Amino acid sequence: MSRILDAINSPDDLRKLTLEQLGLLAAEIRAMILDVVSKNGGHLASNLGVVEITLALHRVFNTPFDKIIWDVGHQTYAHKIITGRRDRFRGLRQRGGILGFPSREESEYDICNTGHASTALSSALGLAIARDKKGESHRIIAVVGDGSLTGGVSWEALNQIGILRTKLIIVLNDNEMSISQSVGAISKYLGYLASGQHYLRVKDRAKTLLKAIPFFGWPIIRAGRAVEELVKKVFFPGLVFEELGLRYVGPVQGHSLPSLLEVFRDASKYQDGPILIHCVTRKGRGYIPAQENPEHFHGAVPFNVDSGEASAKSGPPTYSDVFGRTMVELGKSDRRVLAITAAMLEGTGLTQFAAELPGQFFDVGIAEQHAVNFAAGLALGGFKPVCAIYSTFLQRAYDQVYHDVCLQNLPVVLALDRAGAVPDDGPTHQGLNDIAFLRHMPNIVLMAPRDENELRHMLKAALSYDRPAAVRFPKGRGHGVAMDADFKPIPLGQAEVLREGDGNGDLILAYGSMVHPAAEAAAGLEAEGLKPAVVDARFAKPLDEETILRLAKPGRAVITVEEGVTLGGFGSAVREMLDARGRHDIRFLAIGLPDKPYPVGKADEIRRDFGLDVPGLTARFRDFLKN
Ligand SMILES: Cc1ncc(C[n+]2csc(CCOP(=O)(O)OP(=O)(O)O)c2C)c(N)n1
Repeated sequence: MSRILDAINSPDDLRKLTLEQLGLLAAEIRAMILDVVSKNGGHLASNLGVVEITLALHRVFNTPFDKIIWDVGHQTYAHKIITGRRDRFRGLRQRGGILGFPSREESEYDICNTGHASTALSSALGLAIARDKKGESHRIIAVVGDGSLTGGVSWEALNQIGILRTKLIIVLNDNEMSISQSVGAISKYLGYLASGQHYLRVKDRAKTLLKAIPFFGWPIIRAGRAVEELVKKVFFPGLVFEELGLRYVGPVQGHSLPSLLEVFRDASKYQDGPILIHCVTRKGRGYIPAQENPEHFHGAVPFNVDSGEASAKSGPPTYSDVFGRTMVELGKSDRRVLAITAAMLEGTGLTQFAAELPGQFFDVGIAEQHAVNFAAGLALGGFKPVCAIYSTFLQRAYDQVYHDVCLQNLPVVLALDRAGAVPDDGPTHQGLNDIAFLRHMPNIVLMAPRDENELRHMLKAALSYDRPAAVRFPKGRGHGVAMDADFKPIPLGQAEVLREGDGNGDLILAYGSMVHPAAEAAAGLEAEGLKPAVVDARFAKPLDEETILRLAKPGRAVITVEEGVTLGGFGSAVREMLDARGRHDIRFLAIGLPDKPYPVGKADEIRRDFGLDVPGLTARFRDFLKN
């Protein structure tokens, strides 16, 4: 059967459709998104919730002349499908395929490359001011979710938007969800607006006020609907957005195409500064399992469409699971241990902790800077906070780690999930920089476990050092190693020698996720007569200088291996230490990742590309050790 979608090659084609056809198209797009995401994985619930908003925006506005900026960008599947990428959509998040986030390299309809939250309002304002300065006339629309609106950067932008008062359209996509339920006072306020309660309350207050005006009060009230309109216009100064200098419109039913088309048309003609349209939508709309469990279907792994069950095979526990379970143990045995997440409850593995120890758990919303600063305050107050943040998102909180935690030498533990190569999400989600940007911080301890069992011990150890500590670990399943029931102490800064080698002074020093592959590669070279010592460094800071200096002999080779950028990373630390100790005669090779944006792919593909898999390491070790 022919689909309307097959004739949609650009938004121009949307503009020819009847309203009824537009509704059918929405259903076809939902079916396509469901089909592809069930096979490739991806951000299902957010995308199903934003189909009508996407169609209505592209229908009303003259894209790409008018510019739509999507916050985070994880909800751009419908946008991609109708902007010339329908046929490539099957390759969503696949190697050589299209990205799950906006990409300027992919399309002129994608205005910014994004993946981190809360940036759309700032980018949109910058583009709007640039437009004004150049005397151009296009419209700029920022689409931001209620979760992303909790991010501080959004409010920094609103602060300036309300003063500069240039023409800018903000579409607030309010589904009451971040990945989990949206949290905090801002979300509560949006819920209050969406429910219409504010309107009733203001109406009552207005009646009282009008009654107090002699002669005019009563007749106006008797005028019924007219007065409601008047009240609506005159007595809404209490709305936060209006007071910030934006025109507020809403709440609008975000799945009603007629309502959206009408309100967007009005907005397109609005000349008097910034306007915010509050659309209320349902995450997962149109697919019952996602509607019922939007958190689970936020970032879905491949699943069976009929049952909603994940198709993934079972295997060893993920690092996030081990982290979460260990946190429950640590939290129960010491009530000063607190867990903090920045809107990543499920992703960081803290669901069980939140359920079993609710008094020790905080979800601060998409607010990594605040999370770290808040943790610093808790530590000042005598608690032992553990901030669970993905490596890439900790980049937001660089200054808080430095200024609020490290300079004051506070015992805050940073649990950095998704450190290293991250599958499927593309360049914005790679966890490559944390070693480099944390290494130079005063007082901090940097650790990385070689497997899930060592992660357990490291978490306990990190809490015992009584100073700032970061533990980095990769996305995905562990190695299936045996898990110790008890906690083993890890003396601060002590590496573990896995193999002494033949004592000739060649040394392979691997960090975290690279320890097992490096050890395997080294073992494979024994038959060729190459027997370097192999060490699990465990710490990038402080380094186990004694062990390194003992094993690395003058004139011989030292090879470091890490799953992070080598510039300023673990290898740099070792190199600097050797230099500082006068070991200039060492032959040195740092293996790691380059400082460039990576194409989308599986983590294994990325590792293979950069020679971090066993064959790649074997070849590079052989080369370096032989020459
Ligand atoms: C700085 C940052 N922190 C965390 C995330 C992970 N993340 C991706 S989408 C999302 C929720 C966004 O919620 P909302 O803006 O309401 O969009 P929705 O998915 O509900 O449509 C989060 C927390 C991120 N992308 N960036």
